[in-house]
Amino acid sequence: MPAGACPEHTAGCVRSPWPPNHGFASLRAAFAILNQAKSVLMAHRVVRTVPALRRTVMQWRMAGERIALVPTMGALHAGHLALVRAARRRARRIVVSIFVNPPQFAPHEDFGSYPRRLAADLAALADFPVDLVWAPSAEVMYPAGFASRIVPEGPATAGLEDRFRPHFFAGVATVVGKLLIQCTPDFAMFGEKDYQQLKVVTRLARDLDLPVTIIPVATVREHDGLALSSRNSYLTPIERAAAPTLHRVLVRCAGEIARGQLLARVLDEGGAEIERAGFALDYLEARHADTLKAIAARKDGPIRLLVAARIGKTRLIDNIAVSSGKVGKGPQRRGS
Ligand code: PAJ
Repeated sequence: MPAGACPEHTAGCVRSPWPPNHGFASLRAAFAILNQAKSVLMAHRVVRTVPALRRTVMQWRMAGERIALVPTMGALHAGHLALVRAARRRARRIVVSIFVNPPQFAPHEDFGSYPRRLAADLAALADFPVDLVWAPSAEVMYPAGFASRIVPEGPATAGLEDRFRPHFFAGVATVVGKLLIQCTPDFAMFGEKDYQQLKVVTRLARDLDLPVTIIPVATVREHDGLALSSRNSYLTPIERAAAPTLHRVLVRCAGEIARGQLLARVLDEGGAEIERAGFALDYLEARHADTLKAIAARKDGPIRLLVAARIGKTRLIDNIAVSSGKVGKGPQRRGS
C-alpha cells in the first residue's frame, strides 16, 4: 500500500497529516489543503459493493426519501454537474455512479485511454449535495460467469449512432438496466447531449416497467457552442478551434428548416460546411424528436437535428431541436 494510503476506505482515499506540518505559507497551499480535505470527505461516501449500496439505499427508502441517480463514466465536467443540479431539484438523496463501462466500447475504441480521474471527480462533487458515489469495479459489475445482456430495439436501431457503433446500445442498456436495479432511484438524469441514448434509456425503463422516471437535461455548452464532453480533452488546439462548427451548423440548419426551407437541401449544405471545417461526417440528419424515425419535411416533426463527425482521433456528437415556430431561446452555456 502506498505511503499515506488509507486501509479502511477506497483507492481515492489518502490520509493527510493533521494539523498540516507545513503551515499556511501561501493562499495556494491553503486551497490545496482544503481541496484535499474535500476529497477525503467525499471518499467516505464512495461505495464499491452492491450489498453496501443496497444497505444505504434501503435506509433512505425506509425513511421515505426520494432518490435520484446520475449515471456517468466520470471525467466529470459542467454537463455532468448540470445533471446533479437537476437531481437536487427532484430528490432528497443523490447517487452519482462513476463506471467506465467496457461493453459499450468496441475493441478499436478508446476504452483504454478514456479519462479516469476519480480523485478530481470526487473533488468536483464535493461542492454538491451528493450522498453517495457508486463506483464499482468491472469485476463487481460483471462478475465471473456474467452472461446476460439487454439488446434494445426501437430508438436503438434508428440508424444513427448504432450504424457506426453497433455494439454501443446493448452495452449502455445492460449497464443502465443494472444501475437502475442496483440503485432503485425514483428519478434518473440523462443528458440531451446523447440524444439517442436518452431515447433508448427512456424506452428501456418503460418496456421493463422499471419504477423510475427518466429526466432529460439540456446540453451544457462552451461559450463558443461546443457541447461539453469528456472526449473534448482529446482535441488538439487546431481541432478545438474547428469543433464549434458542429453546433454552428446545427443552429443554422434548424433556423432554415424552421423558416420553411427544403430539408434535404439544408442538410446537404450543412454537411458540406462540416466537411470543409476538416471533419469526416458520419451523419447529419433530421429525425422525429420522439421516435427518431426519418422524416422528409418539417410538417412531419417535431424535428431533432443530430450530427456525428470525426476530427483527427476524436469523434464528436451533438444535436438540437428545430423550433416549430420561430427559433427558440439560445443554448444553455457553461455556468449559466
Ligand atoms: P457520460 O458520457 O459520462 O455521460 C453521463 C451523462 O452526462 C449522460 O447522460 C450524458 O448525456 C450527460 N452529458 C454529457 N455531456 C453533457 C453535456 N454537455 N450537457 C448535458 N449533459 C451531458 O453517457 C454515458 O456517460 C454512459 O453511456 C452511461 C449512460 C453512464 C452508461 O455507461
